[in-house]
Amino acid sequence: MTSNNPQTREWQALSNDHHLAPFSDFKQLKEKGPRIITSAKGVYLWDSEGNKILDGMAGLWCVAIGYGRDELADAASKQMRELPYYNLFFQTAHPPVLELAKAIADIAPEGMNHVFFTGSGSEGNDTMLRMVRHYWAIKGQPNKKVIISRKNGYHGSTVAGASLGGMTYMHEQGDLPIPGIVHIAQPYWFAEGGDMTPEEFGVWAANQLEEKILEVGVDNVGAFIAEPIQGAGGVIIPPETYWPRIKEILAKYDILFVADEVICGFGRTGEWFGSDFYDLKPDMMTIAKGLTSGYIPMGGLIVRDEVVAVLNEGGDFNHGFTYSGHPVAAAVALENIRILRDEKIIEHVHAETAPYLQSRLRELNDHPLVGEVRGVGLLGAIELVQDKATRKRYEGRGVGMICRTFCFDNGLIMRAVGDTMIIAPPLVITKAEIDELVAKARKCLDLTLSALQG
Ligand code: PXG
Repeated sequence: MTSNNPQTREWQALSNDHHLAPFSDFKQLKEKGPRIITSAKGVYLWDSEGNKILDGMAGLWCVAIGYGRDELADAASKQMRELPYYNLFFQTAHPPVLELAKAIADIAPEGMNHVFFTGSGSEGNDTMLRMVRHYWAIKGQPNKKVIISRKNGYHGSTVAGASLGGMTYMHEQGDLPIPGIVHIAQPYWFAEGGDMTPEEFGVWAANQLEEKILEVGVDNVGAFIAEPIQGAGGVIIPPETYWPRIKEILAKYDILFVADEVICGFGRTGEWFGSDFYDLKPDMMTIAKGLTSGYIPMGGLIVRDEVVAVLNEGGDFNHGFTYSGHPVAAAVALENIRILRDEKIIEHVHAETAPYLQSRLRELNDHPLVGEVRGVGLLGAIELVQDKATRKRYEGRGVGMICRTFCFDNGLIMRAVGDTMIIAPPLVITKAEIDELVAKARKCLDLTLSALQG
């Protein structure tokens, strides 16, 4: 991106000279220069060129209550003045973390009343892995170490998080996954369902869990982890038969079930948690992102009472972070949850904006490039294909990236995962803003199709 604005060029030079950006090709970023985002309000971002952009991704799936809420800034400022930091080690605690744990217990599924706080979703999943193994060791079954996860699931970028995740391009760097983590097929009918109906494929994909449990041996399996709806993998909505069959399998074998709620949690599906949406009754839930609407880093692990009862008998859990339950993050999270609750934002998503977004998005099904539109709540995916009937892709053309660039240049952030366009706007998006999002998406699909034909 070459800019005529000297301020933009100055910031881009700082990026080139000093910054290593996450999930980026460092060399390519130097050549192009990053887009500099300078401010935001509601569902809109502004960049250093003065462009106004509709943020169809809520930052990175996190800005639930939208940008620019002074109440969160005020909560942080007040807490920073009163008690900016203290740790939770050595038999100490502070009011914000305790009040937050209670507020989360109040909204979590029944029987999930305890929270271990971390600084991020990845740390939440690292905590999960250690806690699951500790739990089984206390129960006298230390061999139950293996965690079953899914291909193309995303569980973070730490060594354990990336290992739990099923992203092969992450495993390729740094000798992952670590031992004791195995992956099964994902319930991604559009890409992998072949000739099966979605319902048949859902049962087949769920049965992979049982096959893996039997292959590894139930005495060696500690837990199964899954996102209720895979986010970073491409907003993969499992066929209707998937979760019911998984639940049957989980009921049959003595293993823990962990729902990674980092994306689905805090209202994304129109319920507080994806586990509520699918009635999953997990033993643990990883949280982050929407917990603070991304205003400040915080994650955690919500744990079922029966699991806590066992942990209570196990002595020290030798695990924790300097910033576990950070008071400023806790104060911000509390205010964020208060806003979600008092303003009935999730109820509004459920009753109004989710049905509206889902029906408006499906209008794009008539577009020649679109093979499928799917979504739940305020999550949506648009599959880009060469042939609708056979679900055949434009091989090797980078269609998703072409579309993403058109979106950026036309004032819309819509992400590409391969050739799947995905959206997850802030939960406060209005119907008029949804109209704008869908109109811009259609325009960018047209531009992408012309580019492919040109
Ligand atoms: N679990 C899930 C389901 C996530 O989506 C994490 C864990 C890790 O959280 P932290 O806070 O450690 O990043 C995530 C994070 C993408 C993308 O490309 C998604 C995430 C992170 C980075 C990129 O969509 N999700």
